[in-house]
Amino acid sequence: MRASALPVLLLLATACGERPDRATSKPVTIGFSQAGAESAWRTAETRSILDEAKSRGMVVKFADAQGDPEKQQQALRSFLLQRVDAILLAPIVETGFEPVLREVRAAKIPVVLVDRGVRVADEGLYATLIAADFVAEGRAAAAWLAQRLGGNARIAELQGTTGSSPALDRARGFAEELAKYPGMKVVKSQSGDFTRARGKEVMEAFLKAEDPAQPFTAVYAHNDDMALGAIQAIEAAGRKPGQDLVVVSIDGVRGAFEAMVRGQLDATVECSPLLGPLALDAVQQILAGRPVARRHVVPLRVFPKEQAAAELPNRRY
Ligand code: GZL
Repeated sequence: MRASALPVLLLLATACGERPDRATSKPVTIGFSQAGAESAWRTAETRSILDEAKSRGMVVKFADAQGDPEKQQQALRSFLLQRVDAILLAPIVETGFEPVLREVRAAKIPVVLVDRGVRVADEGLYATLIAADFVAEGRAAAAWLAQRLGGNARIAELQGTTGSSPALDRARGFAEELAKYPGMKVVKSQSGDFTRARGKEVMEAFLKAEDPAQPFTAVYAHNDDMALGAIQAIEAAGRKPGQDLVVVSIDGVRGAFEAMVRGQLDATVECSPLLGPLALDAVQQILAGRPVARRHVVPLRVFPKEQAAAELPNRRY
């Protein structure tokens, strides 16, 4: 088949063949390098992957990097020395992983990226990326806000972890969509590191420095945890979230739906963390020597607060 005949979207990773030294009776052993436990989303992702691995009789060596990229790189080297069969990596930031991923590839251990990407010159350093389209999520948040506020807003933006693919791309998607609306401006933007505590602190500082003649009319938070922290700060400043300021965020965690039912949060863009089945399907495909798609895009859904009460019983994270 001519290369050009290959459907572009199905550019298949050259799966690592069955490693001859892996006895079939031994359970599959996976090294899972998790970014941290910074948000409800993150802990839901960890739970999904660990529960699914257990249900499939897989052994997981779990390493929580607690937000430290150096620790993640050390974890990958440790998995290498332990000769795991495959690695799941949720990279804290996009850069700095090339050297260790080269060492892992040299050892013929396949790597599946979950929920965040890495910036590498050689895309062959990982088998597949299972993550949302963060640019699309940013666009969706901006489009919803523009429609809700009639194309006019003074926006405070709470960004995710600096250098992480969701923070970079959610900022980019939001800005690109906002460019269609001259009346919408991001007047303050700062990282809240995806945590509720930092989201509250940053919003407190924004409100303290706010020009009373030109108050914020909206908050865009790159995740629900920071939005919930910002909502606490807004209330502490005597303002009404969901009324004086429209608040939109991303993730779709249960706490966001509860805040929408209370009228404090206006909308959330769902980004599911329930990646266990997808990630472990990919691992099993690769270990069986079968090809996997280079990219699996986790779909988004926008939930405005009007839908929150009906949707809340359906939430699984
Ligand atoms: C998105 C994920 C982000 C979530 C945050 O895939 O990387 O990290 O949006 C989490 O809640 O901390």
